[in-house]
Amino acid sequence: DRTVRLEEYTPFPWIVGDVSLTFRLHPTATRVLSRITFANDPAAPSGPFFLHGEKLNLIEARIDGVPVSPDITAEGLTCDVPDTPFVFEAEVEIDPSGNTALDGLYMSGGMYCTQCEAEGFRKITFYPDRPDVMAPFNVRIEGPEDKPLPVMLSNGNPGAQEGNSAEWHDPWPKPSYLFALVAGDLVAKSGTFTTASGMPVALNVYVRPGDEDRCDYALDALIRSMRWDEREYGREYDLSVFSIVAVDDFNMGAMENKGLNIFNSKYVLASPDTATDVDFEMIEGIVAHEYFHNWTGNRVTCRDWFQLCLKEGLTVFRDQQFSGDMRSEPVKRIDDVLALRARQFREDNGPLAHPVRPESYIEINNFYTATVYEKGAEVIGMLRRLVGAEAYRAALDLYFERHDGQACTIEDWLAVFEDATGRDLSQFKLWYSQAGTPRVEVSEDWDEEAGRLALTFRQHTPPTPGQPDKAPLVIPVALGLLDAAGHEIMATEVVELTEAEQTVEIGLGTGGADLEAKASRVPGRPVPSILRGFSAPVILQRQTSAEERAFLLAHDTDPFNKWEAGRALARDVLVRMVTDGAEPGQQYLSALQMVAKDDTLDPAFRALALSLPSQDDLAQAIHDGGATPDPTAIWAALRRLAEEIGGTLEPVLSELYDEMRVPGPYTPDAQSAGSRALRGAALAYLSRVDGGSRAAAQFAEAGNMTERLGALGALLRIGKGEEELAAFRRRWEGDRLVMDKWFALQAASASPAEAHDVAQRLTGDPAFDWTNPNRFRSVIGALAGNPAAFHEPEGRIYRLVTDWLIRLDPLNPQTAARLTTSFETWKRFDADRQGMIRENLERLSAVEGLSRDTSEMVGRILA
Ligand code: B3K
Ligand code: ZN
Repeated sequence: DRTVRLEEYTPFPWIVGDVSLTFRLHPTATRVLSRITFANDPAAPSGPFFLHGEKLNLIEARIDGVPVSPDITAEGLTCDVPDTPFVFEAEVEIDPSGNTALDGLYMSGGMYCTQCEAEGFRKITFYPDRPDVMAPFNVRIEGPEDKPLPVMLSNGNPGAQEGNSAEWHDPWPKPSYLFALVAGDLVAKSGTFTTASGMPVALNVYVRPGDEDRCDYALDALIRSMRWDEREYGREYDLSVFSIVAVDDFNMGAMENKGLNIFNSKYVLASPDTATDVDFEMIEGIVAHEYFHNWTGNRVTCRDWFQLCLKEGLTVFRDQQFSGDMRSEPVKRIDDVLALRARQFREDNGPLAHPVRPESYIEINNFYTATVYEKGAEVIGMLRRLVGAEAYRAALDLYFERHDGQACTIEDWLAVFEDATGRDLSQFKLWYSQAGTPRVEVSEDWDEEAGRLALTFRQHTPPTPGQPDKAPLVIPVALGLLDAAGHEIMATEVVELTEAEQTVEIGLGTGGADLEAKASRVPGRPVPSILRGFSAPVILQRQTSAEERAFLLAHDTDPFNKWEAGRALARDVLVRMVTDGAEPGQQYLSALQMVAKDDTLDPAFRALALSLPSQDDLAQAIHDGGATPDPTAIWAALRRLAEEIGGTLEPVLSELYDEMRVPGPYTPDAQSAGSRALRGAALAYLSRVDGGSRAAAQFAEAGNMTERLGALGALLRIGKGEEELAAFRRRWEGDRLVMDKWFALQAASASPAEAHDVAQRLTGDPAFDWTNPNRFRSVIGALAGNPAAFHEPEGRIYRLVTDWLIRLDPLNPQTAARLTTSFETWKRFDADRQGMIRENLERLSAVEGLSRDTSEMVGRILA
């Protein structure tokens, strides 16, 4: 049993003094020489001397200069050591070019690079590879003799750089998961930054020659992030250099290695011609996220991997705040909630549900989840809402002051808030240990005579794997009140739910109620706006009429709830279309038209208001309503509604399409991106009724990737665009990131009837380099993420996805395991589909030698 448990944590019995590493680089036989000082930790219980190490060929080991013969297993090394401080030295040989798992030291396009979080360092050398062991590192890199490498980087500040070698010194004690090394034929786009206390920092974005003209935006985002962290959190950078390196083969988005962030090239490289508005926004957010880890993650790190949300939830929250400041805060909030519902609510409602701080795992890489990251960020947001912005900042100051240089726990984090605010957070702490999305049911009682509105809240969290019973949570509910004419009569107030059932009374100038509206009397019942700004990650259950939703869509002063009202209207309409064959209905269409036309509203907001719930949202909604969702019927209803919107709103949409054209050269700023988003939404609907004429013209004239790809997508969704696809390919064949879009767009827009052919064609394409994670995700991930295609009635895509997972798993377990989550909602569907999925999952789970990563995931999904 390889299960690791939180309750079994024990500290490492030694203190690591410092670490010196020498790398003699060679594509298939790199030598790593280590020299590590160890001294007994008097505060830790004693235990055997065990160093992690996997797939290492030990050449020699020495203790205090004397050769030793340690016991070596597949997981590491044990050996007898003196009671007094000692020096451990080892020389190992590793094979970077054979490392297809992209974990440890590996090669990507001829360049050496590393990925160590969570447990990759043990594939580089023998070491206590755990986050609570922190030490300063000295690194020397020697290039291959026959082929000197122009750039050789590691963490920290540069030391001697001569001939074919480079030395780096990182003075900040760090855990091994933050180690990084990069060497290759790279070029830098450089800049400088001067910290608030006057320290100059050299900034570099390293890319392959030829990509230098696509780095400006990432560099600019980095500078803005550094400034923002100084201003908002008082956090300054702490080394003389900060580098970002773009790598083509990467399992996730990016990695916050100390002073040397390594990125998936998808999240660095951008030019107007090759990247969309969404790409620019992602780059900004991810650059910020990784930079912010320098304090929340690196200077203060995690004691063990159960505490992952300590750095991830907090850093996501910080990058969300940053993006909200750089762009539109309400639009960013809506985007974040959309992502939370799409990924985290989905996870929380299925077999993979786990707490923000999990209590056990088999493979830690399987726990870099939406729950740890995005729900983890929501928990921080609630905490800030409960204590207020000022107390939040004071608590963060205390956190950095108290814990700089330490490996911490959620208990440490909460203690800082308790000490800074005097608040008892014991009930709040349940957010970290209780899985599942709470349902909050609200009922209203309006007493006309007394002028009082009583809102009764009932919270309950459904059972999740291993957690049958749930306790009530602390839920901050932001509330406002509108009068019947649509004026706000009570500005946002936050009430704290702590009980399973709780009533809040709002008085209209009557006194003595829990909350008071500012109007003394209103003719008729006031309308509450509940859970403003999505003040807690819960599912609000409220019986409301379509009239009231339309009223809130028209009048709510809270942009999130305004959008939410429209979204709920659309969802109700679509659910009725799917389950009762109802028609779209005029009410929704006129409400939508009103929002689309309202030019007092931000175009980016209007674009979001025009977007429809996803296929997956609808499947979940239908399932929650006690019915079995039919993916093909959902797909058809969405298409039908889009046609209806295109037809009914044609005059308004066509006006918007012309009006939202952004003149002049492309800039990625939020305002122009918002106009393009609204114009793109209009185009998608209009294409349903104009035969694609506008989209074809836009494709032909487009001066940037956002408009080109938007037009192509609109054409594909109406079954056209064949010539455009071919033209796109001819133009971008040599560009890997753009070709990923070419693949992904086709996979993501395939209809149920086309799915099989599209899948065959894309997977048979000579450009389908499936060993590259980006390309694999662009095809297999995009097919599995398109419910209409994934659930095509004959089950052929289930089979195809499974076949590819079986093929990928032995090469790259992390990416394979990640994609098994495509199946996590399988229990929602009909018996036929469930049967077909089960067959495939069982086939996958029976594969001999299946990775620990994938077998843990399949096991949990099937359980
Ligand atoms: N900390 C890394 C994620 C590492 C994933 C390991 N499987 C990126 C991030 O969250 O910033
Ligand atoms: Zn992170």
